[in-house]
Amino acid sequence: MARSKIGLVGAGQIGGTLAHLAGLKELGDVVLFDIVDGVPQGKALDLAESSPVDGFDAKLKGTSSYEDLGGADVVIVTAGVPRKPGMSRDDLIGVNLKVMEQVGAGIAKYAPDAFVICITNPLDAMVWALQQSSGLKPEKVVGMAGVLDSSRFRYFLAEEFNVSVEDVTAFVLGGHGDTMVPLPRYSTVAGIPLPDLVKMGWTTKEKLDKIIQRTRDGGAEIVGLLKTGSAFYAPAASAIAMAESYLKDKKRVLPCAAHLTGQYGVDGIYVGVPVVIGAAGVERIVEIELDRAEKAEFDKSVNAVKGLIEACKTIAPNL
Ligand code: TXD
Repeated sequence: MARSKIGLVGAGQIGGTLAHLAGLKELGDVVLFDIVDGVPQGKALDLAESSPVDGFDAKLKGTSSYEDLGGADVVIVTAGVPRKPGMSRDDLIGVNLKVMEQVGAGIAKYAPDAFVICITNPLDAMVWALQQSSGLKPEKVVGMAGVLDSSRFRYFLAEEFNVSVEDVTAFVLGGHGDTMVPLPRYSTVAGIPLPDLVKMGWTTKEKLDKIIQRTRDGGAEIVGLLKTGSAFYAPAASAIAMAESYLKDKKRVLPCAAHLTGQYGVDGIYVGVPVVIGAAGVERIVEIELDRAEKAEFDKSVNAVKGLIEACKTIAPNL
């Protein structure tokens, strides 16, 4: 069977890390695309030269031509500009919307059968714009945010409880970052829900609230430390988990920004919800019942996403 082909649009911090992880995991051959000539070619060659040491077989190619994405099975989009300290994700909307229009056209022309994962911020609006501009089926276009937000939540919880990160699961809904909705009653340590762990004296409600706030601010915490860019290791690992589930038809249940058609009372926009990712793309949207407080938080998050999409429509009425 021929190797899969993974197209990476944007060869910056996340793009380079995606290429490295895709190589190490032997997910397929990799094409790194960027508009800055030399960077994708340099990173691809550097990574290819690491393959004999790490023992992986993958062709890595850097390019500034969309044509090279031809026949890609997966395309992961990080093209655009990241945040600088003091900027919100929403400040990026004008610049990155134009980038999504170009990238969407490139994907439509050269990789119309790909499973497309958008990472560019502001995520929930950019994934919508990418689906609109590419015209691909909504179940083949998803946004990466929830896997990262829940991974941050899981890491902080594992630290608090002094247990393995592997045994902590977390459930988050809603938009990326500030308005994400963590659901403690569906987040567990080896199946024990967080409210029970509070009752068992493992932690307190106050500490849990602090962890939730730290998770919401997780992106800003890294931006504040790095000063010249935003997080890239954990975002890349998160998107690779989604790509792997698609390529291997693993049918993992992962929180992703998915196109909703009435689920959770939302129609026609992208919002973070748990989905099943398999060979057909987003194969199922997992809809759980929310209590009143959870629903209120979720609705707030949805309204924030709607506001961003309205802003996109004003800037680019053709979308
Ligand atoms: O959870 C999440 N979704 C995120 C999102 C977590 C962290 C960062 N997130 C966002 O990902 C971030 O706010 C940015 O919008 C993207 C990419 O972050 P990265 O850290 O990789 O940014 P870089 O290093 O600046 O890389 C962006 C690359 C850079 O090399 C540009 O030259 C290129 O994008 N770029 C383009 N490539 C192709 N086509 C066009 N038009 C283009 N414009 C810029």
